[in-house]
Amino acid sequence: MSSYAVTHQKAQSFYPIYERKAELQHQTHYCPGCGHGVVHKLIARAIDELGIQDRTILISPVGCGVFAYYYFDVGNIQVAHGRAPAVATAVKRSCPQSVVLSYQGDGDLAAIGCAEIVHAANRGEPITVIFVNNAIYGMTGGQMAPTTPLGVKSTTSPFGRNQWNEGFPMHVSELLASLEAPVYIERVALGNNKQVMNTGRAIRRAIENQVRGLGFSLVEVLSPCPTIWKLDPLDAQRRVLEEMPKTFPLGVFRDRTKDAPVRPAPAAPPALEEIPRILGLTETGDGVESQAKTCATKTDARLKIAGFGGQGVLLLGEVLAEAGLAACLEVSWLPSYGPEMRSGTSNCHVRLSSRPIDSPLVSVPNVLLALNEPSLRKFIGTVQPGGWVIYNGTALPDDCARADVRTVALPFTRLGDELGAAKAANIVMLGALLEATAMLSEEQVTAALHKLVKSPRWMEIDLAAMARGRVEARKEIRHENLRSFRRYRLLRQSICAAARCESQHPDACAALRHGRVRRHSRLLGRAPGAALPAAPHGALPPLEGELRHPAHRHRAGPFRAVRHRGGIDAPQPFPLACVCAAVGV
Ligand SMILES: Cc1ncc(C[n+]2csc(CCOP(=O)(O)OP(=O)(O)O)c2C)c(N)n1
Ligand code: SF4
Repeated sequence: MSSYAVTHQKAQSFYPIYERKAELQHQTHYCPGCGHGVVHKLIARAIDELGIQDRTILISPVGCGVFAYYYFDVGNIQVAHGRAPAVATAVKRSCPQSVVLSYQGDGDLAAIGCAEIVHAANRGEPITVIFVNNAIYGMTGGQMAPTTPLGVKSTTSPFGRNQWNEGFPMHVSELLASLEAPVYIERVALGNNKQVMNTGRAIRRAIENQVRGLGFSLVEVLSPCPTIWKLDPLDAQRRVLEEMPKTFPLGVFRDRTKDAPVRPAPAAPPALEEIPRILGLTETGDGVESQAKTCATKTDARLKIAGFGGQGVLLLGEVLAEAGLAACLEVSWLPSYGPEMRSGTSNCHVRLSSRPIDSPLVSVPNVLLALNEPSLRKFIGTVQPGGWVIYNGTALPDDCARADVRTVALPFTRLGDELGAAKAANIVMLGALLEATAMLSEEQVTAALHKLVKSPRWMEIDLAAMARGRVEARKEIRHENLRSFRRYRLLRQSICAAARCESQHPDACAALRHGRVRRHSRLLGRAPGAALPAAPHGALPPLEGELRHPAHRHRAGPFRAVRHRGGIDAPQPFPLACVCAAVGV
């Protein structure tokens, strides 16, 4: 046996076993006689010969070649249908020393990925494209491909491809060769052993071009698909040899490998550890924290501002974002666009946070600034329970009211008008927002206004508008608190009565005196100690919970009262068991 020498063995750049195929670890997932396996072998051999296994990154497509990463022991990325040249571009640009191979079928490259390949070629990206043209969609069962020859039947051209209906087969190599940038384009085939050898040479050359630092190279391989063609492997190979070249002549369509200049190397990327500094971030402990860390307060304001175009919705958002920057918060300001902005509506999302912001989108705002009723109606349901709704109107329409959010409803447009500019309604509203939430200081907001409002006249109006908004909101909040307190007292009386509390006087309630229930408007809307479910849009949930009174322990039991927007109705007959506003006693 010593006289025998190994002249041919499995390429190093293939895995020794194909682990994902539990029962068939020695073979591929391709059909017998398929060209993909042959092309894989030729690529693997070229990688071995060029000694580039460690720096090769193979981009596999969607199509029968999707599982190329089963076999190649190189860097692998499997990408969305048609996007291989785009991903290859990104990989090559970010890792210029890598050798990037874009592996694609004709559906992937010439149909859904037509734009990607044309632009990658036109930019002369220094990648290598292996284009396996079997003139049909193999993986999905035989739909017509852009490269299906005239007269050939497929599931989507059952009468044969017709130039008048489906157009002519697309000549990808010729098309790309009409561009200026590509360095090397050749069409080869797998019709017989000689052609296979020639294909191996072309593939090696296309990869070598990249190793040499030249530009875009593509090898189109005419390849059999016996399964979909419904031919046995030999007849399928014969078709590749005899029929396909009639439509797709073999040959070299571009060869500038001798005179193409070596592409200048892209500037070296910064070292990884430099990136936080470049981005102005400081790295600490287990994560990167922003400079907002230096802010003393913990802020997470998620605002949705909405109204008609021309009401200053976007400016209001900008002022808040600018003031947020002055408060050294993380900020984002995202105006809506597209269909949302049709019909004259306008809205923007603003985030002010003492933590880095993950997304500028605000889908669950904790502050809604609604400058008109359609906007209120559209977004009221999205406001986080406990959040604020500031509305441009004397009161929220009944079917918009929510018991679980805090509200300031003021006629901001009229208030602006009284100052001589109805258009200042947005800044009056800004004043109300500051008064209600204290989310930013007046100095920060004034500084932001100075930055964004160029006209001295408008600056004067805006400062007055902000002050007016503050004053009116203060009054409104006081009234609202008073109203709430009155409703609350009514509730307490009802409870004491139902509990047959001897004192019959709310203030005598021990639980209240012990401070377990505080006089606060927010209590209206929740039974002390019991969380209420979020109010469904436009409806108030019943007030209910498990309540006990210190003086009536034995009567502890469930509690339920019906509320309406005016306050608490005369309580429904309570269960005989005790009900009372006490917590955890
Ligand atoms: C976005 C998207 N559109 C469509 C598909 C369905 N699809 C999967 S493979 C394929 C065509 C594959 O044909 P080809 O690129 O010629 O490769 P082959 O299977 O013949 O090797 C299509 C249309 C998909 N997976 N994703
Ligand atoms: S369907 Fe065609 S392209 Fe796909 S594996 Fe089978 S023979 Fe190959």
